[in-house]
Amino acid sequence: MSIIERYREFLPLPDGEPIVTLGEGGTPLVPLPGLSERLGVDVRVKLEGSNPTGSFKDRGMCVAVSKAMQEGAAAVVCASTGNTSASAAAYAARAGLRAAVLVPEGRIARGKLAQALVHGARVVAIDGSFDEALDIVRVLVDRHKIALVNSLNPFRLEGQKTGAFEICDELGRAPDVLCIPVGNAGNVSAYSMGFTEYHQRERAPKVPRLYGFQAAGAAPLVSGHPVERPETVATAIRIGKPARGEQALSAMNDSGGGVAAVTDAEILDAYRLLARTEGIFCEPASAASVAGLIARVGSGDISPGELVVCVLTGTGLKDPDLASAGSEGLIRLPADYDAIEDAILS
Ligand code: AN7
Repeated sequence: MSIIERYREFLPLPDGEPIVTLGEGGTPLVPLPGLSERLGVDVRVKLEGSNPTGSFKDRGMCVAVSKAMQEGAAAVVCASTGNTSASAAAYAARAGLRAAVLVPEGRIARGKLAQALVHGARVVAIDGSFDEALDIVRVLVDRHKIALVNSLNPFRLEGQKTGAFEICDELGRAPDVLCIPVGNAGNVSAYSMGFTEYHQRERAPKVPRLYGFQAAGAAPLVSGHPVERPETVATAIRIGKPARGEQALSAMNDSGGGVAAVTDAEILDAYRLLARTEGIFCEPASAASVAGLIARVGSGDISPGELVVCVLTGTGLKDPDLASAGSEGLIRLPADYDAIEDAILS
């Protein structure tokens, strides 16, 4: 069921107003038996790559673009490391609005760029970082009647909080721990809102400990200061100045969790482990949540038997270049039975 069908009463979308939806939400919560056994905790992953454009952004974009329609915006704009641009482009197309997206040239995964282009957005690649792109679009929306659909837009968080609702509804309780990748820190802020609202509404479930993970080369919330030249294989979270950093940091700390960094090597190890041993193909930024979980269990922050949900924020198909670069090469053969049998059985 989509977030609109299931949770509309908890969203700022009054009856009678237009809704722009692609059926987002209702994503699978999948147990990881192999990793659970190895770590001694009960691990589930929330497959946000199953959303219509392949990432969690769709939950927030549904609400943000519906609001932009209601407010009579002619266009939407965002700065993006990729997924926001893909989602904004799709929802704008659906709404009949123009979309413009600013991305850092050469630093966005190929699938995401293809999505923005195919949905007909005006795509501008700048010789600069995501953080510079965001500074520019903030000025643009001050000067023009264009809606900003980055997670600075509070309606994005309203939509994304439904991820937390789904987890609690499915488990019948809140998990003990939530592990989540952090870039601009919008999503962890949204989950915090969602768990808190759910707790207030249903009383019983508590708010989980929220652990956010940044890539070591792009970890401003861990170091306590902006990172001028963020660098990581997980391009989605290559962000040096998180727009919702302070809010998210208090939410994580207040929950009894916190923020930590994971190296690119740890991210890629988790990415491969998920693909090869659990059958789950997520993008590298998403694997940061599982890399972080492994490290937190190692450090004793997560105890045996606890119920942990890792949010896998986007599908692996977003980044085909990285996926094929890290895999074993193709075996090329003529259409000859014996040679093929040998290659398969050897
Ligand atoms: C797969 O698309 O910032 O902490 O411009 O694509 O809410 O920023 C993407 C972020 C995690 C981090 N996982 O979420 C963008 C963008 C994936 C992402 C994040 C992103 P936030």
